[in-house]
Amino acid sequence: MNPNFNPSLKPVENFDAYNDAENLQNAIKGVGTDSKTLINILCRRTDDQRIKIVKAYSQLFNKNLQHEIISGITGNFQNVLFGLLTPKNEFYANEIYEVLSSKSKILDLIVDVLCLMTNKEINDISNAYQRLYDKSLEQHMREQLSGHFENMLISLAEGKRIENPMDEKNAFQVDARLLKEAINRIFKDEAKIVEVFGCRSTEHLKLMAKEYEAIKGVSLEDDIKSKFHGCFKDALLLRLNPESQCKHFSRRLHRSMAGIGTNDSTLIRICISRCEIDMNDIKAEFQSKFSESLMSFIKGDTSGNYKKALLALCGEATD
Ligand SMILES: [Ca+2]
Repeated sequence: MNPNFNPSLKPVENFDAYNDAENLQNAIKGVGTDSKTLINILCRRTDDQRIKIVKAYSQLFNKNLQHEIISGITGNFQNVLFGLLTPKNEFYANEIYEVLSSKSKILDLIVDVLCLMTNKEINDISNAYQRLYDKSLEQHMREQLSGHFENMLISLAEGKRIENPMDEKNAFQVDARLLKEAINRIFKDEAKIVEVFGCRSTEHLKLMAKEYEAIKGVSLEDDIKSKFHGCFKDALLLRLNPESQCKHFSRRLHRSMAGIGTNDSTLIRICISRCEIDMNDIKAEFQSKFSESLMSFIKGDTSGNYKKALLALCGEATD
């Protein structure tokens, strides 16, 4: 856990996996399901604790907890609990597979995963991908995606990013000059841009950005904001400033709910994936940017047990 960030979900004290497993069994065994108990246990335990509950349940009842719970509920409430009971690497592998298999191929999720995770984390997701879909993540991306930006995502998926600063002392100066050329041409040299942003370490990119500003007189961040758009822009900014993630996710959450309808899969994914990392910081960013709380947005766009489950993940106290 990064001490600089404030999660909405923390390990519960006096945790007893067997006790939780028994209470879950009582909640699902009768006629109907005691949803309140499902929420109070599954949405208020960390991933590590849920894994222990699944194990305890299997020892006590010789059954698969995910299967037992999912069969008694429906809709988005089911999607939330299914996500919570799926090991993290498989959760991301499933979500990425859906994007790559869809017609629209909206790449937001893939940008979030590949730009913010370490090579090791990406590698673990790739292994899960291979196991679940009998195909490597990289291979599936190559089959389904084309273009310079997409190539940048593929090189991140290959774990080619250098995580230590580069050996050559002046490499960032060379990159800054090349990038200045590449970005400011009438037809941007996207191949060069994605090579730099797909393979260099964060430290290198930061040194390069300073140099860029010194020689261009405009910050690299401002140039990216004015010259790129959509997922490409998001990806470049996240690689340049991974610490801006809270702002980034607050915008994603806002977009998932603002206006008519709700992008439930984005909403669920961000709540599940950020609650143990930085959800309280995201909530603060959301409030300051949109002058309304994330919780009130969630209340407006969701209902019933689905709503209660998301609010619990985002830190609302037990009712
Ligand atoms: Ca809405």
